[in-house]
Amino acid sequence: MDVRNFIDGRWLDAQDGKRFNSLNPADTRQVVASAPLSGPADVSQAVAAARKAFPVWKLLPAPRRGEILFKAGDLLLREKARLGELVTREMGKVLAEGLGDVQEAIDMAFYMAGEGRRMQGETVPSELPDKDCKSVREALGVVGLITPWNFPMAIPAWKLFPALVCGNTVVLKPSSDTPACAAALVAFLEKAGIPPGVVNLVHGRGEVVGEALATHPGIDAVSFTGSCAAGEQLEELLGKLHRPLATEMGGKNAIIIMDDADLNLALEGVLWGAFGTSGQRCTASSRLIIHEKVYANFIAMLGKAAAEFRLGDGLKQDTDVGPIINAQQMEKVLKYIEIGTAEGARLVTGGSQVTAGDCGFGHFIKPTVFADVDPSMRIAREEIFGPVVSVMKCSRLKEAIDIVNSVPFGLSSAIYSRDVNATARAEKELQTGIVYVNASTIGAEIHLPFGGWKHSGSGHPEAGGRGGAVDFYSRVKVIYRDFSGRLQRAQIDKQSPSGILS
Ligand code: UN1
Repeated sequence: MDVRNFIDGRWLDAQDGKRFNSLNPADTRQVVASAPLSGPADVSQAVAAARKAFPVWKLLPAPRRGEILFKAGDLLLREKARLGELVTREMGKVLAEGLGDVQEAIDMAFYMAGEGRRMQGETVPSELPDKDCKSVREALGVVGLITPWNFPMAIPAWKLFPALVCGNTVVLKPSSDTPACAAALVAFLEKAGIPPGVVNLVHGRGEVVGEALATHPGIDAVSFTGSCAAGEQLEELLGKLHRPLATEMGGKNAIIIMDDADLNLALEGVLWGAFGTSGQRCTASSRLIIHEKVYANFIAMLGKAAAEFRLGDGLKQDTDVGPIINAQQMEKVLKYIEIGTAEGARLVTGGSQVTAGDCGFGHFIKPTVFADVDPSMRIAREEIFGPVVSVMKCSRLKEAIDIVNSVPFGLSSAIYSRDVNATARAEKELQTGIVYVNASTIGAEIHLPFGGWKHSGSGHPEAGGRGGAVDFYSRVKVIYRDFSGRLQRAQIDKQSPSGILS
């Protein structure tokens, strides 16, 4: 399949005609899409189109902008089966998850369509008579969106839809591993009637297109989801430009399992959180902190269940775990497995690549469990982004919470316990943007803010409305309207009650 850039309402090749391919990670002999290998000139063209479209788009009433998103959501819903398959072919996650990825985009379209009729500001009383005070939200301008491959429909939708309903025009630079998914999403916005120039799409490499986009003088704000290394580089570059930047960069999410937990329920949660999407989620459960009384038993249950998982092409019905996105990521995960072994952690199951049979042409790593991990080890502190879970022991809740909080990341955490006081204590003390009780660390819903604390992100959450994405993609203007016809001085003029009444 050939995909193109989308600039000013037209599907275009890169100006210099270069192209690159995305491959099926379950079988890299299959080319999924060929896409333009764009450069800074394509970025400039897209930014110029977005600048030109901005003044008109921002004046369209927000409920009308929302209607276009509603239409896009409706069209996506009708094509969900086809799009879910595309996600699985290009990104590798199993089909149920591919469909979930599309559903997350649909949910966001409908939610943000409604946001067009909310977008609340505040109206508050003035301290002076004959004066109104209110706050309203306005668009930022042209926003650059840089998105990863692990949720190739959902994350672009998380950024596009709130940015658009707030009245911004956008240039999207999706991951070069998943250009077809991004192009499909943008095509639905086109079908829904988005005016030319409001949404622009430029494919290519992050180091070239991502950087040119983020630093382009015509860009007013940037939203980035991806690796810590790339996010930190953007923070440095954009700090100097005083340009608003939202980053979602990573996690080292932990599940605490207390001695009174329902262990079967916890096991399901761990398997889903650690090995779903092959562990390639920012929210993946990559640490387990287990109470000493159930430690050995739970590790035995986990080791057995993880070893039974079937790896393969996510389109096949009996596949439990799909591939790793590309060779480079696979090398990174294998390197961490080596590091864990060298650090003295005990390998319970997995720990290697799978090359036999159907897996021979893809990037597959067995679900891997390391036990007896010390919280100071690198496999307990650094993001691996693969199907590897590091298990640690604790003797009480306070110790478990301290271990969770001891890493620089703070995206998601979970606790399994039947003790309501213990879970309430954990809710209060876990330093993560998302806390789950008796559920895994993955599976956030789109109408609540999604964002990491500490080094996981910039503190501008995605998703949600006010308090979430809408806050980042709009800025607040405060309006004081004085209709007294005289000079009134705030903080200084104080009328007595009788003065007002007379
Ligand atoms: C991500 O991994 O970057 O909460 C996003 C979840 C999904 C989104 C994950 N809804 O796991």
